[in-house]
Amino acid sequence: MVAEPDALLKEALDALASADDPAALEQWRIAWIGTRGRMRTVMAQLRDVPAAERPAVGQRLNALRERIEQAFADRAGALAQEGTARAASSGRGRIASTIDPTEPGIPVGLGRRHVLSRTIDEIVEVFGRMGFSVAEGPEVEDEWHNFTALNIPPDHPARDATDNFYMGGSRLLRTQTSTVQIRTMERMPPPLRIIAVGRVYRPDTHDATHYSMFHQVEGLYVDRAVSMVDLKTVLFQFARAYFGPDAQVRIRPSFFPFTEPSAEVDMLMSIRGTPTWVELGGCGMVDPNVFRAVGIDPEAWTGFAFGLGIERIAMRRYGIPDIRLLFENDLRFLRQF
Ligand code: 2U9
Repeated sequence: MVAEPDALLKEALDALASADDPAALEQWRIAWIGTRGRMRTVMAQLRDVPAAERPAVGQRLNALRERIEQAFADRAGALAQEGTARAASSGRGRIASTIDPTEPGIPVGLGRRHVLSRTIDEIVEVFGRMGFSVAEGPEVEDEWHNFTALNIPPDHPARDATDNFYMGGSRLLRTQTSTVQIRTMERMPPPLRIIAVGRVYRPDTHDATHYSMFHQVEGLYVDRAVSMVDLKTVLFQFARAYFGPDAQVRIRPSFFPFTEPSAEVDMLMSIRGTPTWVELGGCGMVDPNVFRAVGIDPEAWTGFAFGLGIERIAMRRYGIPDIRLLFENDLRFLRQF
């Protein structure tokens, strides 16, 4: 005969009532409703009940099992609540499985923008206020856009295999972002007021001031009767906006194939309290040959262009002594900005 349900229920509930911690509760669960527990044995006995009585006995046993399982769920809930309340008042949880809502959370590690990205954002913002929009172009270029259209002759040393990352055919990684201005002038008629910002590549040996990849910002202003005065004004406004009201700009005669006349750009800034002239790039009036290469009439249009090294700007502004720090991703360095 099958065990007496009422007696079984009483025995199970008495044992459950004395289980007053999670370990005892788990032992009870295994003993009574686990896969090899008492209830499994009792249910298995149903096989031996004569077929005629089986539905009725089955119903009673199912009801018994449901009562016992419900009692377990109630007891587990009550113990968990007790544990949480205890943990809240004592500051530590006695029951491992409960959550202590008073524990301070684990801080979420928030990242931040890289100092170079922030410098680029600020530069774009300053030139944006002067009416320049950002133009974009590919980093893998061809010799036409990187050299020929920029008035760099076929035998010019800037084209040497040792000074470029050639990639087969006439493809190479761009050495200056001027390729973007060439592409923009090929597509759009003047007047134009654009900056090109991005990575450029040169096979330099890495040291404190050289890296085989770095960033440039280049500007191009094409309109009627643009002059060197406009150029110097834009550079001066940039220097003041970026380095502060005491910043000054000086230009010194130089030579680039793509500008005529050409000049180096120095900015006066305060370095650890001492006013210092720092060379940040070059500039000039767009060479008529560059205009001809892109189908713009140099008799009708004039323009100025400039190029600045972004790493150099950031290093000067923040006193960063070595360009390699910008690319090593050492968090002790990056977290300072
Ligand atoms: C077009 C025509 C002319 C851009 C220019 C420089 C001078 C220059 C350097 C700055 C520091 C390169 O990153 S660096 O080493 N750049 O000195 N760049 S004029 O002239 C242009 C650009 C586009 C169509």
